[in-house]
Amino acid sequence: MSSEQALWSESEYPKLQPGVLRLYSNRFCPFAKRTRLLLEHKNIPHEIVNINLADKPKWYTEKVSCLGMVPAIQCGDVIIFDSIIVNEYLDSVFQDNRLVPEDPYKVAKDKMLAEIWAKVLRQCGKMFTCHSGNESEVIPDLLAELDHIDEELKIRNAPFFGGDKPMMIDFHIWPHMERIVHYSQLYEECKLDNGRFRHLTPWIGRMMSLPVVIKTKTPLEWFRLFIESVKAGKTDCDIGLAE
Ligand SMILES: N[C@@H](CCC(=O)N[C@@H](CS)C(=O)NCC(=O)O)C(=O)O
Repeated sequence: MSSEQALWSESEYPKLQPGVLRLYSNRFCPFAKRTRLLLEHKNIPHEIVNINLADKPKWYTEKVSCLGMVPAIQCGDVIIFDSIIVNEYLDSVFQDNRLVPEDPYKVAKDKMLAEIWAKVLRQCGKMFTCHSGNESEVIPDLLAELDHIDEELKIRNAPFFGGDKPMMIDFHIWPHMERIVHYSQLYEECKLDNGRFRHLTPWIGRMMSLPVVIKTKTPLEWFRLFIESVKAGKTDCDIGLAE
C-alpha cells in the first residue's frame, strides 16, 4: 500500500511522532492543496496523511476536526483546521519567507479579493456537483466571475496578486484555478481565452512554472478520472497511485 493512499473508516489512527508536523489532506482537495503549497514553498518539514472523505475514519472527526474536513494540521497537542486559518498560523510560526504581507492595507485588500474569489469557488462547487451535461449551464457564470479576478490583477498591475512574487493570496487562489484550467481542457466552452482574460492567463503561466506548483500538480487525466468516479457515486481519491 502506498503511504499516500487515503485512510478510510477501517484505518487505524497513525501514531504521531514527537515533533513531526502532520498535514491531513486529500490528493484531490483544492483547499488542502493551499496548505501543501505553503508547506513546500516555505520548506517546512511535514508528513501527509490522506483522508478518504467519502468514507472517513471515525477518529478523524473525534480527534482531529469535528467538521470532518481537510486540511487540518497536528503537531503534538496543537490541532488546527481550515486552510486559511492553518496557512496564516504556519506563516506566522515559520517566519522565514513570509507570505502574508506586512502592510495592513495589503492584508485587507487580499482579504477582499478572497471574498471575490469565494464567488468563483461557488461556481466551481456547482461544476463539481453537477451531473454530466449540465456543466455548460454553469460555465458562463464561472467565466463571468473570473472576469472580476482578471480585472483585479489588471488593477494590481503586477505579475502576481501578491506583487512581484507569489504571496499567500496567489497560493489561496491557485488550487481552484488549476481545476478551472483542467475544466478549460475538458470543456470547449470553458476555454480561457487570452483575449478575454488578458491578465489572468499570463498569471496562470507564471504560477505553472513555480517549482511548488509543478511538484503538487494534479495531472489532467487523474482529475478527469476522479471527476468520473465522483459522478458515478464511487469517489476514488487514490487515482494515480501505484497499487
Ligand atoms: N473552509 C474549508 C473548506 C475545506 C473543504 O471544503 N474540504 C473538503 C474537501 S475539498 C472536505 O473536507 N469535505 C469533507 C466533508 O465536507 O465532509 C477550508 O478552507 O479548509
